[in-house]
Amino acid sequence: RRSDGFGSKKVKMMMDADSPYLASSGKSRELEDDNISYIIKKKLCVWCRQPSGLWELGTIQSTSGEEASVSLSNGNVINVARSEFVPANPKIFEGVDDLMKLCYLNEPSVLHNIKFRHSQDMIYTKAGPVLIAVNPFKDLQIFGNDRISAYKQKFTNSPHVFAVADEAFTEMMRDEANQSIIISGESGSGKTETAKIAMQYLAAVGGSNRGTEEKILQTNHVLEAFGNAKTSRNENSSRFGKLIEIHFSTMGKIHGAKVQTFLIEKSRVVQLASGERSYHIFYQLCAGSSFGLKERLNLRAASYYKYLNQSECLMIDGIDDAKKFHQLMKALDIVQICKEDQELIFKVLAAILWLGNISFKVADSENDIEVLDDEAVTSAARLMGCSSQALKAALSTKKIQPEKDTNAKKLILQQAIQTRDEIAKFMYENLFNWIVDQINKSLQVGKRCTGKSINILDITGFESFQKSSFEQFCINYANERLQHHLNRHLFKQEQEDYESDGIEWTKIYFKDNQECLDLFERKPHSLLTLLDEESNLPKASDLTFANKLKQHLSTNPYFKGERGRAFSVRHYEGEVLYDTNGFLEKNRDFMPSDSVQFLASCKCELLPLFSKMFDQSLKCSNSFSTGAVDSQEQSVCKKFKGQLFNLIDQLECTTPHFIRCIRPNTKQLPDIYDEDLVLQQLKCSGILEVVRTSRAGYPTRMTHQEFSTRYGFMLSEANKYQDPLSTSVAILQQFNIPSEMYQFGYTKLYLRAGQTGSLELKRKQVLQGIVVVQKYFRGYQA
Ligand code: AD9
Ligand code: MG
Repeated sequence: RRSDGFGSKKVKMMMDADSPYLASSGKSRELEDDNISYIIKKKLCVWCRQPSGLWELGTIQSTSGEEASVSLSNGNVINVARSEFVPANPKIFEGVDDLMKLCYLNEPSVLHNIKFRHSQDMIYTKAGPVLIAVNPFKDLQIFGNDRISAYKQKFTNSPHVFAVADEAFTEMMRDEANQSIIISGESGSGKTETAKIAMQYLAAVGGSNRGTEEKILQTNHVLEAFGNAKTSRNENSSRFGKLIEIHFSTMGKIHGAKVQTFLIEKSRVVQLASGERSYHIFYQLCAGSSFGLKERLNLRAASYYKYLNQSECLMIDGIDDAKKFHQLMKALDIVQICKEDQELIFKVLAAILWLGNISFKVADSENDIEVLDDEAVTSAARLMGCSSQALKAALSTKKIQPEKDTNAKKLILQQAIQTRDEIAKFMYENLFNWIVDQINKSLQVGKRCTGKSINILDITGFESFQKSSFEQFCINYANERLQHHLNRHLFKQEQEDYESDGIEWTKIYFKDNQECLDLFERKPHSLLTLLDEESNLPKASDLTFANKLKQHLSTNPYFKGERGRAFSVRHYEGEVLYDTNGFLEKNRDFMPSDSVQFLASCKCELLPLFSKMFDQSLKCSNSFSTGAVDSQEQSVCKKFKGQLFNLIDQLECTTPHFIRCIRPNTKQLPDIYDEDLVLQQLKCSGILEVVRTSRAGYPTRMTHQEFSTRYGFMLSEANKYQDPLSTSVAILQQFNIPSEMYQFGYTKLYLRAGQTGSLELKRKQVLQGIVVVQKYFRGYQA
């Protein structure tokens, strides 16, 4: 395609010199064998795989045939098969801050490096383009203002969330392009804390004294109070996903922000697993509200409410809910939710708690129930702004024709309980969304802002319980989608780019999760389509749904039918057993229209607003309903899939920065490092392959035009050319970039890591020189 011959230029890759363990190509295998022979000959240190699967360090004593005798560090001498040991890195590599720097890149060496750093409280390690963050479960003094300024002034670039945030900021300013910081990791690994640390840095760098940055930071308090809860995995688990866009002016000052949230887990409001809690806000309100507020809400202790006491877990060790409530009140003030609105929020919360205490009496026959006329009914009705009579009717009857206020049918006990819980969940979900709307109004990006944004993504992490439910199904599906996005950027796209641009490249194998995603999404028969299909059939049950899955998906290697209503999915993070109990009902997310009408008639201002929000969302959605009276909202999984696709589309338009959080132990305690647990997370996330790809690859790439425009002005007169390609060659030559550090593709120039650093420095110096000269001349003219 090119006449100058550059397109076909073959540059020997550094790969083989760099590490014999890089790629799974035949060439590297030979090198690997060579290297093992070398290691045996020199009697060097090796990692030996133990029968337990763990690795132990030892030194080769002697070899015979396919076996080696290895002296372990504990003094034992064992015989190990050649396939069961790999070379250990020389001591000088102990604790390197980037896995790319390791001499031997193998599983035990990576594990050991991260373990060593963890023991020294160095929780961050680079894995090529990804920052690994190991949750310390203790406060480290590495997040202060002194650290922020060190990164801001580029005195350090040791691995840190600040370094990632700084890189995103710098690239946003340099390339005038939107950026994203994508944080992944399983539940309890530290994503939310990491997101806050990144926000703290951006607030400090882009602060403009207009208070917007403080508002942005305070949104975390509000969102966590209403959207986080104690689970068995994490005492502050986010039960919703969030994307925070921070908008900057062209001068790099924060102009505003926007919060997008995904799928708040509303079942938690009415139902709790043993040892878990509902949303923090309920306990905070009960513990911390003033005497006056308590009186107005007729509020009792948390232990009084069924929605809270059912799991026998009301407190979190070391957490003072009352203190948290006072912090929340301050945060609500800062995000400009006025006192009147705050009072309304608390009213809705108290109403939900009292709703949960409402009970029913079965009269003479099962079909005839009555709502117990007690304090719960009167309190809930008063807080909601309706008569006790109206509330009782809403909970115990169903109108046959809701538009005409006529005949009503009595509900049976189970339906009445369900209606009560549906109303409570509806109120909470809408309250959460309404608060997010208020926050967004207060953080609004000015219309005249023409700058760019940095997006920070923190979704609920992968979860697997003994029997996982619909909530885990959605959460794990979202994590699967996100992992696909990561794979696309870190492997697939990268390798495809090299190939299509004519770059010499040895393909690296990576664990693609496309097939598991297909199991969820691929029509006509996927987990999601079958769930929607079954949710639409009036006679279907969770069992018929499970059977349908088994009927259509049993041949899929990522699916396994289990006994009864259960099935398993092989996720990238591991196999998860799902119990379909409740799937259809949760997916239909049915809110009877007479309940909506009832809330519309209440006097507590937020409730009619919620009904309106609901009606509007109904109008917007492409409902698959038949237009029946109780029109069905778009199913939860369909809506969620739509949100995820939009999210990925939005992320695709940004330059991504990846942080992978690791949970070092399940006890949520400091200084405990469970090797198995860490290894499993490293394997799932494909960290080793990421490092391999990056080490063999060219992370910086620019079109010839971009490269020549950015650096061409620094060329001496004699070296100036008209066409971008020749200009690019001249730049590389003039600034002595070694030829093994780059390759020319058909459209782009590919550079190895760290090569633009020296060019950027030079560019800065030249530009500063130009400014000085201009100032001198301006002074001279004056
Ligand atoms: V979930 O998917 O929302 O259930 P996350 O978000 O991954 O989960 P989170 O950030 O909430 O985990 O971290 C869990 C706990 O680990 C926190 O409550 C802290 O106690 C602890 N943690 C996490 N990161 C840090 C840190 N950088 N420094 C100190 C930390 N403690
Ligand atoms: Mg979280």
